[in-house]
Amino acid sequence: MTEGRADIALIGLAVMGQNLILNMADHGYTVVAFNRTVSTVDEFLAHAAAGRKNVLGAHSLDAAVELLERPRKVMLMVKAGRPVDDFIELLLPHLEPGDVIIDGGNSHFPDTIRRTRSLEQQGLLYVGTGVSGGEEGARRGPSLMPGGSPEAWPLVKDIFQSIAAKTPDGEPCCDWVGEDGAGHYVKMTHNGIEYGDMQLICEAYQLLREGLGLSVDELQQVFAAWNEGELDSYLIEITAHILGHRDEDGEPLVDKILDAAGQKGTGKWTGISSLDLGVPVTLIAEAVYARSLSAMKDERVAAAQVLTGPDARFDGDRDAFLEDVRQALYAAKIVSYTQGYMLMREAAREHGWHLNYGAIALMWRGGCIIRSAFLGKIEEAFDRTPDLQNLLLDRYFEDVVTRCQPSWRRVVTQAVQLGIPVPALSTALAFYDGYRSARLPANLLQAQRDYFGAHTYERVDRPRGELFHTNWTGTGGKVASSSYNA
Ligand code: NBP
Repeated sequence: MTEGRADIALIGLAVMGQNLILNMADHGYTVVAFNRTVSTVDEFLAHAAAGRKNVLGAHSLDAAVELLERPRKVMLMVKAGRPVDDFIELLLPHLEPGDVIIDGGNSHFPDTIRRTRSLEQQGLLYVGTGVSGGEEGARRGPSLMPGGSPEAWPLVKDIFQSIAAKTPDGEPCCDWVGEDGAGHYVKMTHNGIEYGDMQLICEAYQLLREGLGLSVDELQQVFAAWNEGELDSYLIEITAHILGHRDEDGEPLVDKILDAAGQKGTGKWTGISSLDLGVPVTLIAEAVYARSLSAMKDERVAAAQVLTGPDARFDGDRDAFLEDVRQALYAAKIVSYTQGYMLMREAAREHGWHLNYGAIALMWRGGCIIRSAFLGKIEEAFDRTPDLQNLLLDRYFEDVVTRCQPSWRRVVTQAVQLGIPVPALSTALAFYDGYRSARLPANLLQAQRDYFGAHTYERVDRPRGELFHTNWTGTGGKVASSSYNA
């Protein structure tokens, strides 16, 4: 083996790792392949990578590292969690200052912050990158969201941007996201938004199925038509395909799938982070809860025998309702992305990241699950106003929400009357109405907190920061609480 031949080593030859290697090889890079179970290396070289001179196999970490040019770049594509730490430990004796370790798995961002700091202290560089797009994305062009040690970016930029998906204008869906855990944070937010987009589509489907009584074939046509307009996106497109898919007996397969949703945790992480940071990311949280409620299948079936509701059939103007649902979906989607961007902005403030919000929209524009024409509009909004405080305040989104608002309100009202649950559509509207309210009932809430816990309050007729406490009952004291939190 000749030393210094390969551009990068990739460890972890499951579905993502193998496809990323083939993608890198297609773009002219020489890649060393390694896996914990070493026999997988030989299988990969004998089959998927057969005949490719620029894919080299290694039977040990030592051998893999020896094949790399300096500074060495080693990418891990293994199960998130402990396996990443284990491989980092195993790699350290073989690396030297200036070398780069890249983690492309779905790692939780606090782990990436910790690993970046630890490796930088040892003179190495670390990249935690979000990779989205599944198997097909990895093979043909994923969305890549790298963060970590900024000095590592020039070293990996060419490989990353070559293998990444491209926007319709030919721009790579990959750019530097920010320091330490920023890349994995943005990937986590992407996944949360994916939960929200999926839930919104499911609510539209349920309204049209139960409310309008559309057949699966009619629904397929509706979603295919929606995909031609402003809702044009991968998730709407696959929804149309799914609705058109028949089981072996010729019946729509979708009707035979159990209505109990699974989840792997990234939506939950987004919700937890939003609670930690105090950002109202209500739509994603509702989407996570909607999956939890769906998973209580047996309980729901039993409750359906006991608990009653209205007749779910809509008897108004059907075409108008169909268009209302489309517009409600678009408006709520805007709120979901608004909330996701609010979250990233607060996380950046908390962690000292310098995020490029327009570039994030560009990275999501292609290759990933939430790719859509709509993301081009977000990118344009940040081009217009790089320090845009809130997406809803951009003139394009403000116009759309204003236009869609009557439909959105009709749909939520109608859903409530029909007894069809629309947690994401309705929480988005509640957020919109809250966000545009100069005055909310938190004055009363503050009074309640002060009443029972002496938590103090500020006054509208005095400067911010000046705190007051009232002896509401006449029996309490004048002392305010500084430790009891409610
Ligand atoms: P998996 O998540 O199934 O991981 C399989 C790889 O992890 C194999 O190389 C396996 O080695 C290795 N591994 C395991 Br499992 N436990 C290990 C341990 N204790 N120590 C060392 N290695 C261990 O593969 P994947 O679906 O290709 O995903 C890879 C990463 O990319 C994950 O973090 C995943 O969340 C993320 N991701 C996946 C997708 C997707 O669509 N699948 C999309 C985006 C991101 P072995 O062969 O020896 O068991």
